[in-house]
Amino acid sequence: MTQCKTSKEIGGMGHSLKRKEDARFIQGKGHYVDDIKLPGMLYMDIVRSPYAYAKIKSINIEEAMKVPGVITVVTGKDLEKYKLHWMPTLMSDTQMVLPTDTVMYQAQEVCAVIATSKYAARDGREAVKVEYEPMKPVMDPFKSLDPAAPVLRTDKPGKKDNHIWHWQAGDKEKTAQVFANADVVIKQQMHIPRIHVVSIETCGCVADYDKVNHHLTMYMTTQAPHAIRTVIALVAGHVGLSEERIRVVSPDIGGGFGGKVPVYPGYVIAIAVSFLVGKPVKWIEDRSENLQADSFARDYHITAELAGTKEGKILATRFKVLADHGYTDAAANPSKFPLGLFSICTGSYDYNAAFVEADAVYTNKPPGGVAYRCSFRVTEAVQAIERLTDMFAKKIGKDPAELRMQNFIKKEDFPWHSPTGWIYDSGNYQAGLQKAMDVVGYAALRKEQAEKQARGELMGIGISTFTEIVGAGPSKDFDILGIKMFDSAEIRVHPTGKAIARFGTKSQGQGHETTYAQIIAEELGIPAENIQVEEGDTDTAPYGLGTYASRSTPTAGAAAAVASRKLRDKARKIAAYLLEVSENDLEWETGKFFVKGAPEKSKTIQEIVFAAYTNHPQGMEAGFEATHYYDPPNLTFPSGAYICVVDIDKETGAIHIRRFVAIDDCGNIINPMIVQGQVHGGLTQAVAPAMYEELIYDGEGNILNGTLMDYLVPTAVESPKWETGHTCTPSPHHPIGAKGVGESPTVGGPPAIANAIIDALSPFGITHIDIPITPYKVWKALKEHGAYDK
Ligand code: MCN
Ligand code: CUN
Repeated sequence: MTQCKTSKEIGGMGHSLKRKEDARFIQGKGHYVDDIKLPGMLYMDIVRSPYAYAKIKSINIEEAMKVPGVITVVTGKDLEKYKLHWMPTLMSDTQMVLPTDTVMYQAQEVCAVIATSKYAARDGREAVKVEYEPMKPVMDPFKSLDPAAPVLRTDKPGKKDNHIWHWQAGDKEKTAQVFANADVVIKQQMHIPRIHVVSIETCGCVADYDKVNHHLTMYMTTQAPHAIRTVIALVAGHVGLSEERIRVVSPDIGGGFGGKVPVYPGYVIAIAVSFLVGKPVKWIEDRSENLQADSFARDYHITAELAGTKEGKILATRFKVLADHGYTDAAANPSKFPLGLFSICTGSYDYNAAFVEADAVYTNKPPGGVAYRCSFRVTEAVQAIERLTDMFAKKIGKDPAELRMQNFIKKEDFPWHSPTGWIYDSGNYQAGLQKAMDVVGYAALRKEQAEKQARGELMGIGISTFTEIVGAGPSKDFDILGIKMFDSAEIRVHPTGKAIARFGTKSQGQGHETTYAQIIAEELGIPAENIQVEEGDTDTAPYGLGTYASRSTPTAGAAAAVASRKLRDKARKIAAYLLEVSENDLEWETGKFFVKGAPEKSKTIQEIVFAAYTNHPQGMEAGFEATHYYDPPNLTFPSGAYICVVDIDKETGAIHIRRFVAIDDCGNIINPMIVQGQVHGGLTQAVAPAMYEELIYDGEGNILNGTLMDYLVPTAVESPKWETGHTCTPSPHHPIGAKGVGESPTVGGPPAIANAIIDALSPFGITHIDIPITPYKVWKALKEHGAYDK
């Protein structure tokens, strides 16, 4: 009998297989959109508005056309002739591709210069003269709703204000009653500022329209190739480019983080130009354009309230949100909930009264609402509930860990119905927090803190015990422009037992080439190294909704498992035929079927697959391939317990993160090393909004920190040594018991840091500082609270 290989030997689930894709990345062989060079390719550069709100009086292209190499300049009026000057956003809002008369935000695309080289295009851009008539922009979302404020979206017939949508969840009356009768009420106004994804690779594309075949190939940095193809078809349908004539190819991506979900005007302009001039057109944003014009997230103003007992029991929460979406709701937020999944804001705690209410408004900021490593607004929700929880503990003088332990939903209470309507699939919050406390040495740290405080030193310990919500669908609740959210896997096994698997998702660095192969390896017994994983080409991959909201594992990962199981069912039939036994007499063991009680009689998956092409049972279809479109029955609810320890220099307000322990629970893990990598990267991105990043606009709509000189991005230097670990509570409804993890660290990280900082400052009576908590804000708060008084 041939010894079967173990799951580890074939690179199955649960093993830290080295990432297959890294061989090319670390050797400089990655293939990014800017690496694409097509014969006759032209380059596009974009003239952008210096004003946040202005009428365009004239666009003079005369000098630009004289620049050697400049072919043409395309304006909104040119696009209007083809009805290509407007496009839908993924939130079913609309957005100008190029303006015909008014610019609505600073850095908005005004016109595009096309040239034979990118340098000529840039020179041409500088030579275009645009005359504007500036108007007073609306920059404050609260004033945007003022009846005196100008109506910004005059393109919308009948629109009389700047309100985009209202949304609410939970029981308003019941919650109000609980609040009215509660011993303790905490109320805090919070702002989660506008930030930027700052992926290493900016956005860009090569639009290649082939006139002869009336066909468009769009190479672009997108996290959702199929969904984007559908959107392009909606726009380019005006020039007869229907979906079968459009191929979207997303090559390697240098970070997406949500910023590469939406369709940006630059893409559509490139398509339009390629269509008009009949040549491929490349557009690659430079760093400043990227930072100033697109990929903006957050900007939530939250009034957060918590009601509880003197003993520390949380009874109810209430959240009122004002979301500043800028010029348009670009909110890559494919769900029927305009507020995304913010209503997970009741957190990990057991109480049954909550009410969430939100309004979104237009302002003259660039399009907002992009989902930045957030699971559609979960970062905002978790910041609110975890800050509130800490404030509550402080108010009643209880240790925040103890208070959390007291309020956690118990592991036996899952599936748990949240007061805002979610059904949490599974969790064990006590175990996670206990583990984090053990690893960090919680009791000893509190002792040290007390000693330090007695000496006037500032040390803080912050906890965040968050519940994430990832894996959109189910299709009944989630869609993009009506397209239901499932995800797909197609597995094709070649006669020699090697496979190619294609997915509707698209990795931007998450390691899908490795982890999907591991799932299939585990389920089918084909070594992961023999499974080629492909994503990102709409001509070959099955339709899928893409990678964001940590949905790839919950949806496409599940599809991979189910498709593998379909193949295993076929394999069983073939094995029974080959071994001349009944299917019921066969047993599966990694990579082979054997006869029960006679293990020497077996057929390996490779032998079975070969037979599928050469010697299969009569009446059975030849070949060995399966496709599955997986529509999840529910979302998955990963969780985590994070503890952060900070030391603060009282004189300067400088914050030093001394320790950070992150215990994540994403159910069964496919690749522990990749999960750890996700958490490391995500935690560094959690330091960013907690302590550094915030895009600031002045009253005229000018961005004040629109370059990386001013917009601070944390690097390895600012990152502590991350101490990671996990607990495992499998998802009961997911085929392999996995939950997503990609966004957990950015969701759970910021409040742990904020809570640690506030904890350090609490001896002075400081109860809250909005993120990013900078040394200046710390110093100012200390000063205001008399810390420097003699
Ligand atoms: N994984 C695992 N076991 C689990 C869960 C996940 O081994 N139980 C692995 C997965 O197989 C996958 C990775 O961890 O290789 C992330 O999986 P998942 O949580 O399903 O998230 P997605 O693949 O859908 O990735 C999306 C998520 C999001 S929404 C953002 S934003 C983000 C992130 O991932 N952007 C990233 N991580 C990123 N990492 C990199 N390098 N670059 C980005 O742009
Ligand atoms: Cu919330 S950002 Mo990710 O969903 O691409």
